[in-house]
Amino acid sequence: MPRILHIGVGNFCRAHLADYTQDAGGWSVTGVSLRSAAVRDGLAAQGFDYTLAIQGEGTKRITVFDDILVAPEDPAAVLVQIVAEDVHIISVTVTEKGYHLGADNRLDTSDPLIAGDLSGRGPRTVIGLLAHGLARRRAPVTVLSCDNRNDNGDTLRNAVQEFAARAALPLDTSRVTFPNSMVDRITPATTDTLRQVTGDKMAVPTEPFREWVIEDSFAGPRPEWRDVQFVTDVAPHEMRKLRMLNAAHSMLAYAGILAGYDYVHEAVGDSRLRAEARALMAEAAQTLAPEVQAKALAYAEALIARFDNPHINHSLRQIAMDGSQKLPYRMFESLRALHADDITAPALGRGVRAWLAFCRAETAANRAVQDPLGPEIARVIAAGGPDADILALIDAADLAAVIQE
Ligand code: CS2
Repeated sequence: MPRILHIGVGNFCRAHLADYTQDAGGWSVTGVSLRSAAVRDGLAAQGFDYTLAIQGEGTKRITVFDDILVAPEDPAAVLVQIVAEDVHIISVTVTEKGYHLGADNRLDTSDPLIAGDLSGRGPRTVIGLLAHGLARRRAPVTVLSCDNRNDNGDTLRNAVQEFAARAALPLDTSRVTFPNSMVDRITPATTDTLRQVTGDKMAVPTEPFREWVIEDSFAGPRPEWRDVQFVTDVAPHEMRKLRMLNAAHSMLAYAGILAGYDYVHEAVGDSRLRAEARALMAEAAQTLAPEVQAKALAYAEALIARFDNPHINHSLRQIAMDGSQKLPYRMFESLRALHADDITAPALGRGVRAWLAFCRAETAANRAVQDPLGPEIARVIAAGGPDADILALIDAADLAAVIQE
C-alpha cells in the first residue's frame, strides 16, 4: 500500500490530512513526532486508531496510521522512512515555529535546534531531517507543507536547501516538489470531558467544516482525496484564510484574554469583539484578489458562525501562543498593503496593539510570553521599551506608527 510519511502528529493533522486520507482509501500514514513520545505511546496502545469527534456530526474511527516514530529517540529510523520508495508524500504540520525561520523568512541558523542539527548530531528538526533524508533519496517525492504560513511549500523548500548547503549535503531537488497549500479545520486540544465521553484517551475534537487547497504539483501519486481543490496558484486562498480567519482568531485571542474570556465562542459572543472581528476582516478583505473579495463578506459571516460554535471550546490561550510567528502574515502584510495604498486600517491596528498589550500584561503578571521570542519580548518590556522596540524584534518597527492611525 502506498504511504504518506507525516511529520508532526498533533491534533490538527489527525483531524485534517488523516481524515481526508481515510475517506480516499488505499493509503496509509506513518507518523513522525518531533518531540515527545506521548502521542506515539497513546496511539500505539490502541493500534494507532483513534476517534475523531466531529461536533454535531458524531464520531468517526480513524484507522489510517500504521506506525509513529519519535525522531529524538531514533533520527536514523526517520531518515529510512524519508528514503522509502513506497512513501510518495512527506507531509508536514509542525506549526509556524517548527520551521525555525527568522523575521526575513529564511532559515535561522542561530536557532539552537538548527545549530544542533548543523553540528552533525542526528537531526531533530523537520528541516534537518528533510535535508538529510532527501539528500539520500533517489525516487521522486512530494513534500507537502500543511502549516499556516504564506507560501508554505516554497518556504520549506528554501529552508531545506539552505540547510543542505550549510551542511554540505548533496541535495538534488529536481525530483522533489514542494506544493504550497492552504489548510483549514478548527481543531482544539483534547479535553478530559471528550476523553470520558468517547472512552478514547486519544480522541480528537473538530468541527464539521474542512477545507484544503493544494498547488497541483505532485512528483508522484497521491490519494484520491475528495473535496480537495487542486489549483495552479494557492496564494489567493492562502491569503483569504490567513488574513481573515487566522487574523480574526489572533485578535479575538489577545483582546478576548484581556477582556477576561477563555474561549473563542465567548470572545466572539461579546458584541464589541464581534464587531471588531467583522471590522478587521472587512479591512483585510480589501487586500485580497478581486475574485476572493467578491465573496469576502459571505466568508466573514461564515467564519463568525464557526467561531460561535459553543461546543468546540477553542482556548484563546492556545491561539495566543507564538504571536511573533503568526502576526506577520496574519496582520502585518495586510496593514502594509493598505498603508501603501493610503487606506487606514484601524481595526487591524487595534489587533496588533492587542498583541502588544497582551505581552505587557503577561509580563506584568509574571507569566512567560509563550512565544519563541518570549524571553526577548519580556526583556524589552522590562527595560521600559516602547512598542516599536517589540515590533523591531520581528522587523516591524515600521508599523509602530501605522497601528496608531
Ligand atoms: C488558530 C489556527 O491556533 C491558531 O493560531 O488560528 O490553528 C486555526 O484554528 C486553524 O488555522 C483553522 O484552520
